[in-house]
Amino acid sequence: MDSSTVEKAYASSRDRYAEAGIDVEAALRSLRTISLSLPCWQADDVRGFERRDEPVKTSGIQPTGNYPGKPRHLGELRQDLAKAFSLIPGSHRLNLHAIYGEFGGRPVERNEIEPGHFKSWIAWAKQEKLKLDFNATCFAHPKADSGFTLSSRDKTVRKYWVEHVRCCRKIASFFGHEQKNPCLHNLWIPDGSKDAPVDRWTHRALLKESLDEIFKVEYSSSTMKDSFESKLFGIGSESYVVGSHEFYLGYAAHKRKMVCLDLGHFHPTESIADKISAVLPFFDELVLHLSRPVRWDSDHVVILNEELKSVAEEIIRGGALGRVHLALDFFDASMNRVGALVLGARATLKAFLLALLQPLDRLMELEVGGNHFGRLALSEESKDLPSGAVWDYYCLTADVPPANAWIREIEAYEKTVLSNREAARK
Ligand code: RNT
Ligand code: ZN
Repeated sequence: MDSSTVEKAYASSRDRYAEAGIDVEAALRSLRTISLSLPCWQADDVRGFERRDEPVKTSGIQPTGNYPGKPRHLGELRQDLAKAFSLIPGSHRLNLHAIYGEFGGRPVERNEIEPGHFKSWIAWAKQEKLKLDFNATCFAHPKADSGFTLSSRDKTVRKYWVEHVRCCRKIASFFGHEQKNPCLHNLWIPDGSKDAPVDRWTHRALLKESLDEIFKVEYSSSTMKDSFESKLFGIGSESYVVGSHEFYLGYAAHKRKMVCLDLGHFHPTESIADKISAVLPFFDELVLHLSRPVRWDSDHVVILNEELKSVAEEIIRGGALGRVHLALDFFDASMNRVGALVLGARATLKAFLLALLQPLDRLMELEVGGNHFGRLALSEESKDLPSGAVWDYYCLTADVPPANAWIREIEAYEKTVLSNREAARK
């Protein structure tokens, strides 16, 4: 599609929206402020760059698939990420895990990682005009094989993970300082058990103790901010998860930290969108892990589905864009990984665009006036407004391919870059 076609379609859709009382340009201004944190781990199936000889259990993280073209080293990972970012409109963030440091091919213990191992990420992020977020990696490690980390009954195991998380918060604060923008540090641990435990109490008490130990070190919120990610169940923790939603909600409220709600970490009938207005009256900010659970916490690539649209609506309707940190969380090894990243990010931005293009004032009037039919009818009718033309125009102004032109770019990248990696591997 050439640019004049996009512009023409945009002009007529803008008029159509204006008739419905919607200011498209104001919507685009808001959309431009949205920054998504993209999961570096989608690019390589949560593998990272640690060198470890012994095989380890994945502890709750289970990528499936074996699509060719996976990056073989840091340089290729960055090449893939840069490609992905070049096809996503707007300015965004990269979410790193602790296993993605530059370890020089040598084994480095997780309780010994330092800002120095991540210096080159800072330089790269600056060059790419990205901000960084960070995560402790408390899984895929022999000391997580028992199924417990920060809440282990074994004191040496607990100590190891306390030290690891301390290292990670220090690295996050270093990132924040360097990028002059707070780095989010999110903590998810796999702790739990497959079968029902007799004692649910001790591990939770131990987790609290470990966290208290970790948070003896304080950082300014201008450099880093902490969040805790709960879960209902996982592989190997079907019957009991130590860091449940209630546990972290309580802990975060008590410590003035954030919770992270992952779309795949609740009962499938629960709406995460509904939780936003329930949590935010008590917290300044909130982190969301935008994921797509298919029947369970399967971490499928995010698409523009009803749940994603509802999440975006809730945030926009509550005027909460500035208080909700949007991180994508998925890993699918069964398809072109770079394409998957772009697809998830574009779907998320589209969900926000749709939410911004709703006739919110009119819908509110109808609701307050008790006109339930009018509210439902207008909300149905607004689904037909020509948002696609607005999206294409937005991409054009952000200098990324509109409509489906980006798919061809991914295909070309696969042919010229990813498939050569396979040839070189053989
Ligand atoms: C696991 C959590 C966690 C991870 C990433 C890799 O269930 O969702 O956020 O997906 O940290
Ligand atoms: Zn998550």
